[in-house]
Amino acid sequence: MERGTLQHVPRSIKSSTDMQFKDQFLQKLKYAKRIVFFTGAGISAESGIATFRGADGIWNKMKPEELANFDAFMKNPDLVWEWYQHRRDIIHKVQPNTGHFAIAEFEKFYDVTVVTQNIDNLHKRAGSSKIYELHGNIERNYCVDCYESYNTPNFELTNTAPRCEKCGGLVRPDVVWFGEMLPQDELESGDKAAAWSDICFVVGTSAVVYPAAYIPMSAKKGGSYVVEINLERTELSRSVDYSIYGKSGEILPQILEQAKNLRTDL
Ligand code: BV8
Ligand code: ZN
Repeated sequence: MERGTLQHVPRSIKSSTDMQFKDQFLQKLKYAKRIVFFTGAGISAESGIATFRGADGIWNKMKPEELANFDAFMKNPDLVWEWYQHRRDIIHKVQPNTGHFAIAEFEKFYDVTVVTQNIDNLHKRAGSSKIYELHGNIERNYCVDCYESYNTPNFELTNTAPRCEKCGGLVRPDVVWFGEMLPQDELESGDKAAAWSDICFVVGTSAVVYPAAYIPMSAKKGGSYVVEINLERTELSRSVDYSIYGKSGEILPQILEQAKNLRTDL
């Protein structure tokens, strides 16, 4: 077992309070004030949205460079637009899962900040109120020339790349592509929240995409107790305080149950 991190592989989860967590974590949970949830594609997997890497990851079928970048879009706008339209169609058919809803409910007991790499809008739909979207949001679009916004639901989505009504420029998804800067205010606010947090949950991310993957390191540097929730070990596992292996949609509601009991004793 890796020194410094206690791993917890829960038995098959039956009831809502079936899992035992280590005391040090429960103590942190009892007295924490500020909690950050740093999330990646894994938290949306149980909603039916494919992740990027790992077994059924969408990047396996294509390279990010092929579609998730500006040059690819300018070279073949309809192909890239169609790929995002396909992902939007999927997102519109699914619901947030128990993991998203548990994070929203944590707000009843803590000062919660969600810092997400996801563009699927599911944290918002689940009711979280303080969200920093590091890689944008697939429901928003803008003109590459005049930056006019074209956001759903009022903007009629088409299968080919739409043109700006104001200037005729190409309309693109408001997501951060490879080689593009992240929205600085979101990144700085997310980084600050992590550095000031008492607990930073790192949920469903392979932690390989930068600069987003610096967020848990800022939390660690700021003295936060970093808890990783994932199906498997990641790049981050060696530097977190606690790894809990399993599905976030099952683990997060159980941690919430524990928090409710601990906080009512306060
Ligand atoms: C930039 C939006 C430079 C589009 C995405 C160091 C510093 C800075 C940059 C770099 C750097 N090193 C390399 C770079 C370049 C690059 C990068 O990081 N490359 C990586 C691949 C090596 N970074 C960039 O290009 C960034 N831009 O830095 O620009 C710059 C600087 C100045 C001026 C100009 C430019 C931009 C990166 C953003 C790219 N956009 N997406 C879209 O979605 O189409 S990235 C994409 O990856 C998604 O946003 C996704 O969220 C993100 C991270 O992936 P994960 O969320 O972690 O998902 P993944 O599938 O990998 O993992 C899922 C995990 O969940 C797994 O661990 C799995 O086990 C787990 N899981 C699955 N099911 C469950 C589960 N866990 C729990 N429960 C379950 N049920
Ligand atoms: Zn325009």
